[in-house]
Amino acid sequence: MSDVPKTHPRYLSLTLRDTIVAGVEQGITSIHGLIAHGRGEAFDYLIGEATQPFAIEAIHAAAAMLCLAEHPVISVNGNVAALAPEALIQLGQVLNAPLEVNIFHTETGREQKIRAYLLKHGASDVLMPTTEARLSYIDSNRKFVHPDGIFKADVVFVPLEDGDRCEALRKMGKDVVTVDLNPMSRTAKQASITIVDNVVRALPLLCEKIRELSSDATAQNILKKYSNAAVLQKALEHISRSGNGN
Ligand code: PTJ
Repeated sequence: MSDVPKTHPRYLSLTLRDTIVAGVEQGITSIHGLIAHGRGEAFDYLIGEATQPFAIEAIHAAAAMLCLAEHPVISVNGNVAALAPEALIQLGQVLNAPLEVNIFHTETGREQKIRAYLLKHGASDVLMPTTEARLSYIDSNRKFVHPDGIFKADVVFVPLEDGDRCEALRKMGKDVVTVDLNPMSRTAKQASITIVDNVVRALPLLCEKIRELSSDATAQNILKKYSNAAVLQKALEHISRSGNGN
């Protein structure tokens, strides 16, 4: 870990850098994950490094959609595994949903290392990609899924995604909930619900909201009123004002 003093105004952001670097060193995060993280950091800076109202609105809707799902699944890549293993496990527990490793950049042994890392942090089981079940409309390594996990899911939670799989999942009739700091990304636009926030801040709030949801009727009501396009527009408007001192 670097020696960033706790008094540094951007301490948390700099600590997250250490976490993602440690992820690469442990063989969990792809080296490309550092670039993705940097892209996220830039957008986080623009949104004010805080959870904004448009993210809260999406978190409410995401909680509703995940609670109403018959077979929700949490997809885990190398970045989110390194940044928020405990929160991912907690989300799996509150939803009673499996975690499934699914990575874009193929590297020998990385999927196994992510699984072992999640188990070490307390996950009871972690599904792995297989060659038995494949997603349609996609050619990358992300097509390999578990037959009882992403393949069967009606709602997939896919934080920090690259756009291709989100599109494929949607084409297959599945709903996608994502967390992406870039409201202009293909994933952000194609997902059913996009939480424009840092995954590290959004995940605990999502778990809290799921615990608070009182009934299916409340969840259905929240979803009925939700527009992802409107939320993305609010995020863009916020960013365009950010020159005024976020
Ligand atoms: O482990 P792998 O091989 O599956 O690779 C994972 C990455 C993230 C490297 C891969 O999916 C990738 O290349 O993603 P992209 O296309 O760079 O997209 C990542 C998106 O996540 C970008 O829009 C970033 O702005 C956003 N992002 C980065 N860090 C965070 C984030 N969003 C929320 N929280 C973050 N901490």
